[in-house]
Amino acid sequence: PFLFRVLSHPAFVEGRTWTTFIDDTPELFNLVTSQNRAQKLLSYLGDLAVNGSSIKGQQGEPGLREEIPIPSFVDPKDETKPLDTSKPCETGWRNIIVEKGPEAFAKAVRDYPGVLIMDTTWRDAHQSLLATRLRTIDMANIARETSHALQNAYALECWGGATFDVAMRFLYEDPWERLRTLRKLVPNIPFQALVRGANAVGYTSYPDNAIYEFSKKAVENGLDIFRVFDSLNYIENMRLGIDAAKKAGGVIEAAICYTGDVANPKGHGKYTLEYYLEFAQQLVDCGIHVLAIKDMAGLLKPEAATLLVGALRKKFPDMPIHVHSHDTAGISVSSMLACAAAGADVVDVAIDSMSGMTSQPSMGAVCSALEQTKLGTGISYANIQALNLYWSNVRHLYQCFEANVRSSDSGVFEHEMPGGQYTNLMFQSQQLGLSGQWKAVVKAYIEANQLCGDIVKVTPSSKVVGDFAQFIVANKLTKDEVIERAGELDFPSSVVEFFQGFLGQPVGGFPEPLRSKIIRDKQRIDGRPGAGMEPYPFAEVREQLVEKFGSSITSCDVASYSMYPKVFEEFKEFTLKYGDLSTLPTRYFLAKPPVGEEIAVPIDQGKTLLIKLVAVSPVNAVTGMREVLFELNGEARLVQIEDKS
Ligand code: 3PY
Ligand code: ZN
Repeated sequence: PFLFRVLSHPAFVEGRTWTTFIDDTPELFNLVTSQNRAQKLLSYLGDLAVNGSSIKGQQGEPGLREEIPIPSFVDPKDETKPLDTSKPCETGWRNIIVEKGPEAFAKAVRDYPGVLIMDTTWRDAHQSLLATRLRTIDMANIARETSHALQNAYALECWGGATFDVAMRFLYEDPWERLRTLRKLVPNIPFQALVRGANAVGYTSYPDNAIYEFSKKAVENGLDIFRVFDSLNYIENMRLGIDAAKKAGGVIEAAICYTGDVANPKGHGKYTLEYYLEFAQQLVDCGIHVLAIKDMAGLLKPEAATLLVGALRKKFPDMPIHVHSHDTAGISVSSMLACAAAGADVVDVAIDSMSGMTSQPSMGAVCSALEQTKLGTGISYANIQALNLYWSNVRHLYQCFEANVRSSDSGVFEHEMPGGQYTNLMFQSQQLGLSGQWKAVVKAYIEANQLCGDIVKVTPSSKVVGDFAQFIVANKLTKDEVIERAGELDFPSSVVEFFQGFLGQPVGGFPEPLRSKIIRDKQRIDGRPGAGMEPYPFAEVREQLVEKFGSSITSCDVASYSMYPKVFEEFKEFTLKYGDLSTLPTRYFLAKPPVGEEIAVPIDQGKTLLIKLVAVSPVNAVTGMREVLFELNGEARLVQIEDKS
């Protein structure tokens, strides 16, 4: 067909085939690119039709297409009638950051008479409920509407945490592209990312220059606010993360990770009100713009919230306070109201149909309740309802990633598992054949935490405790046996590395002699882990990547590779084979399209591919291949697919 198009092109027909023919007729080569793209897309859809999805659901089933009926999906435009969708809204809190900088933004937030919300739907809500699998397309499809509906929001949390690696690992998307895409559609509301301090968006420590480069790139690609935390509340790691955000020019929101119960200090020796006030002082001394309380497990009850926020408010009258929680026990709506009453400036919520349980409290509930006080959020109930209809449809699309959790669990006050880990650990335990032993895993998690010295548990320290717990259950050990046999047991590598000091120093130090018995003659780090690391060789790595993947490699790619080398390479190899799938609607990304149904896939500007699956041939006994027949923009196309069954 390409030759035919060349031969029938008017320039060719008219004999204008001089040497600039190629330069003068770029449309032919765009055509080659889009035909390549179409061919790759057909290979992906053909593979899906023959072999099912390779993306694992939360329950671990390999082929989703048989189990998952394609959910009906209502066009969001029908669902969001009250909202203007023609263009993004231009009014919002981001204008202050852009025009006057982070300090002016922080002051304006502090001066606001009501309480502001941050919407976590695009990050923590799906990380906690849907195994982080939300695709960019499903955020982009509601982004303009959101820019209007939530124009008075403090921020949208849309980046960081686990979304960075999951985007590449399971969704075959570039996380940087997500940031750019959403930024274009939402120019007015600040974007926030969760960053794990010296661990950035990874699970371990990295060289300092990798953290600086990552933060710089994040701002260049559209990020405004860094919520920096450290999984052990280790101040040296925090200083590094804070400084990287500062040098990048972002708003620095430094988080205290909350654990224990300040209203019941007897039960939780180390994590007292005094401890948090002292840690907050150290953070404030670093020159931060906003102070956050990050209650990653949902342990903050209303009385404790009143005590903690009240004391911080008194100690730091000019510092905006932002509170984050999870609703695992079902208490977080009431806790957020208590925080607001005690002087918090911002609280985190998720759109109703993506809220509750291990996610954040419901936006509709919190905003409606605050509306009846002097602390209104400036977000209209009608707008929340409009967005909510869209999200209830979207959640339906991702049902294969839902954890098998149906109710609240106040047991969290004892086991203290972070919202994002709770469902994940349940899933991992099932994969390890420990599914009937969830209760045992929970008990072991509590013991593992004690063995680690009662640490703050949040990514990546929560992974250490989770791995330790599974090890205890799988080897049928008691806590005392672990202590007795620590010198000979073959502990998971994350546990050994934690005790070596690769995540930093826990509050109150490591328990001895357990530490020495576990790490034996391995390296021992007693300060900030990144401090002793060689700088990351960005220029050299870039050259290697260009050699392997071609000149399209960008500095963002190198930043991704610096934290996730293997994941990045697999992602690149996948896209070389199947192309960019980011505009393929989710129901066809996850599940085989029904025969005869037309799929519209927008590709380059203004161009759309119309694809129909026509038939799949029986398997060829000699070659093991099947032929999959499609219709592509009305023309028949055949792809050969290996049957992997
Ligand atoms: C993350 O680090 O991904 C978290 O969500 C921690 O709460
Ligand atoms: Zn969270």
